[in-house]
Amino acid sequence: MSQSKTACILCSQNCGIVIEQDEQGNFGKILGDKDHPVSEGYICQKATRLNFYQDQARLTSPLRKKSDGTFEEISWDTAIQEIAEKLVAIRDTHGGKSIAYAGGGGQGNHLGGVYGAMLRAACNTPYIYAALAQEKTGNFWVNGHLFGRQNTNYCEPVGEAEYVMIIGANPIQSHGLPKARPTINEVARNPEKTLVVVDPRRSDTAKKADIFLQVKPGKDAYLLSAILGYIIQNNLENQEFIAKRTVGFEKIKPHFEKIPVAEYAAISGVDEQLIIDVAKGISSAKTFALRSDLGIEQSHNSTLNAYLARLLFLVTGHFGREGTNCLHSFLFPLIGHSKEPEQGGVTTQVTKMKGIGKLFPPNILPLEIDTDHPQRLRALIVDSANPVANYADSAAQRKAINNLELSVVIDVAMTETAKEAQYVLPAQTQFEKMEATFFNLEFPENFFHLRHPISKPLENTLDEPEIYHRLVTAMGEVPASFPILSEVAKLDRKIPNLKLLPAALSLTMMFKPKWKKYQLLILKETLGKALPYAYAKVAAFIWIASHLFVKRYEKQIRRLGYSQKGYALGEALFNKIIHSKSGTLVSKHTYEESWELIRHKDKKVHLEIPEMLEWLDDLPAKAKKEEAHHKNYPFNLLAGERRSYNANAILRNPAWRKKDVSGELKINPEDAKAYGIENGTWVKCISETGAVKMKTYLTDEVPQGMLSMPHGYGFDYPDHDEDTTGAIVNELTSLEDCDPLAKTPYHKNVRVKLEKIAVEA
Ligand SMILES: Nc1nc2c(c(=O)[nH]1)N[C@H]1C(S)=C(S)[C@@H](COP(=O)(O)OP(=O)(O)OC[C@H]3O[C@@H](n4cnc5c(=O)[nH]c(N)nc54)[C@H](O)[C@@H]3O)O[C@H]1N2
Ligand SMILES: Nc1nc2c(c(=O)[nH]1)N[C@H]1C(S)=C(S)[C@@H](COP(=O)(O)OP(=O)(O)OC[C@H]3O[C@@H](n4cnc5c(=O)[nH]c(N)nc54)[C@H](O)[C@@H]3O)O[C@H]1N2
Ligand code: SF4
Ligand SMILES: [Mo]
Repeated sequence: MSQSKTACILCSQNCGIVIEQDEQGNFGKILGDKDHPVSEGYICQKATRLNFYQDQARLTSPLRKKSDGTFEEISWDTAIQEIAEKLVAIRDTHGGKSIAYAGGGGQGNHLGGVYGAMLRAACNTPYIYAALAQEKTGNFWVNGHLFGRQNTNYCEPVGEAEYVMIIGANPIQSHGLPKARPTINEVARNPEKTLVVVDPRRSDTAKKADIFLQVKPGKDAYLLSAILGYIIQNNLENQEFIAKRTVGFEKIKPHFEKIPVAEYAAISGVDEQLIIDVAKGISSAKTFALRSDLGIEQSHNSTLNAYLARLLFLVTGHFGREGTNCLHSFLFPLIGHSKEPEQGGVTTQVTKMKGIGKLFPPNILPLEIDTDHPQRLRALIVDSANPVANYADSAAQRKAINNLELSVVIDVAMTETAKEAQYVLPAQTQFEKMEATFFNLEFPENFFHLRHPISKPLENTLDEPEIYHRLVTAMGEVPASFPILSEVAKLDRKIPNLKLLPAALSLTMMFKPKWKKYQLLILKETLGKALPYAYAKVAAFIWIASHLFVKRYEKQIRRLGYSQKGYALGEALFNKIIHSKSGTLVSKHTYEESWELIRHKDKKVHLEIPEMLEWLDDLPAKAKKEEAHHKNYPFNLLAGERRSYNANAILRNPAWRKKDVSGELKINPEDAKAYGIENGTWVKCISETGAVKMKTYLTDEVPQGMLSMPHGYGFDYPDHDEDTTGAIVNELTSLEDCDPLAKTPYHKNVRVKLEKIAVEA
């Protein structure tokens, strides 16, 4: 038995783990890695069964679809050559904007996405469709206005604050913060601390709350503006903080002065007195931290919710101090910043949607493909994503993929999306190659974990960076190797202080400006080959990232104990990252320094966002419209609950689940009675888009009128049928039911009706 260090790949926490392996490499016991700088030995039940990821039914060869719809195995050379030729033909005939890319990384693997950007450069396309654009883009857009750039992000130090609000998130199941369970339990038990949970459902986190605000589904904007209205109408805002740290308060104030608190409390379904208690609680607390997630993002008024939630800590002065939300550093940015279209920002060709954080939303993807518009999307490369299962409206996604001139899926398994594609390319699993995520969202100390491979790659599979390198080479954009630069890189590793590599690189780019956009790929093939581990090629870009990081955060890196300065510090940081199998800290800020992370020149928070204030003023009119909606669909379905045994679409084998094998539909016992439904009754759940079959589970955890089903179920798997795989959640969701600004879907507010399925005697 040997022990290997890596990380769990099932959620954004990426807890450090230690896996026992026998001589053949089979996974044995999986434990938390005490040396991981953030998770410190913590894991949840999902990680202990990661052998079901490593040992799943895999793709074993590149595949090409035949005219009869079945796949045939082809060689890598054929696959790369044919895909490259088709991409070039489509690009040169219709322009790069007729090509799009979807995914680029899941919960554990973001290194492939770095090189996916090189393929996009070769295709000359700005379009990345990604899951983040069906949850977080409203947040990014609001952050852009408040803090100056869409790629500013704040940490959520739930364990450090005296007063905590968790809204639209269920960390006991979904995590989303380090060591979520002990952290929440501590806040709940500590008599000095107050835990407020806002959820329509008595979730596992809500059960622990000191104050549970059981909001009506989709009515958070009323609740949040009622709290803010009360604060501002009673002068409970923090005037000193507002004067010192923000601009624009006078512009937003009148909009909140006129909020009818009692009326909005009634619409939200929450008792007015509780709203007043919470308003006073937040204002008078020494420290307050907020944690929010899908419950307010994939829900009515999504982008407005993001704005109001942030105002809650901003007008009360709980920001940029210990125990409050604070901006943090990024070794490598998870997203970018998109300009507004009026300032020259890119939009899509058919629906004219703008990018946010350089991402485009899954909800418009089929609309950009499935049309006779001359500038429609004609080619799609999907990597580490399963749009048919995970993007809104499975049927529309399926149909759109079939209408493409070229569709390629890069995955470890034959997914619902891969089945529809023309080419399917087999990737190595995340334990077979070097990997990392850019979910490094901590403050004051931030970290990075470059994971080393622990399993031998399955024969005939490749890592994504290699796939992209081969494609870009076959498209004629760069040569397959760079002999002179490679020699320089080798020498540079021996005597880094001479800075030979930076000099050689800039000289090369001077003579070959066309290669500039492929710099990271070139580094992989040169510096990458000179690194101490053969598999570390893919990590070569971290060398540049480390040096850039030093330019911005020299003081904060040296605070960790490094003695080097300048260039030598960049080298030291890079070496530390490469060799730290449990991950390592990369920066340590003081709280005051978090204010330097604001990207507005005046280093202040800009509170006024005219589009949001207009939306806020419009809420009363919207409330009436929402009431009238869908009389025929009496239930609000939470379409995609995080539970003990789901993990997006990463784990396909149902045998992974220790319980809730079929992904039951939760229903309130009173509603069940009215329908003659018992525990385990099979029902058909029907929306305007589609219908699925599920088994029911009676629980008063959901209020009357609300149903809840998990996502991450319903995948085809050898030797399993519907009874044990459950239903695909997005058969029920729709493209149109989404936020007007960010196009984030209302997955938590899907209108449905139920029918009992007659069982034959
Ligand atoms: N209705 C509804 N839909 C939802 C949600 C919901 O709550 N409700 N939640 C949404 C959210 S928040 C998210 S983040 C998305 C996620 O949706 P997606 O972006 O589709 O991501 P994942 O399900 O994480 O992963 C997808 C694929 O990565 C593959 N994979 C795993 N490891 C590797 C690897 O090393 N290389 C490659 N190439 N592939 C690999 C897996 O086999 C899987 O097919 O789904 C969302 N969809
Ligand atoms: N077990 C497990 N954990 C996961 C994942 C997984 O697949 N499985 N996926 C990971 C990913 S990609 C993500 S993005 C996170 C998401 O993590 P969360 O957002 O925490 O998870 P959800 O269960 O989708 O929704 C959170 C809560 O929102 C509530 N909610 C529903 N409607 C509303 C509403 O209208 N208002 C409010 N205030 N609340 C509402 C639900 O009842 C639920 O308790 O989880 C991550 N962690
Ligand atoms: S699922 Fe998330 S919280 Fe659980 S062990 Fe994995 S990374 Fe950690
Ligand atoms: Mo997510």
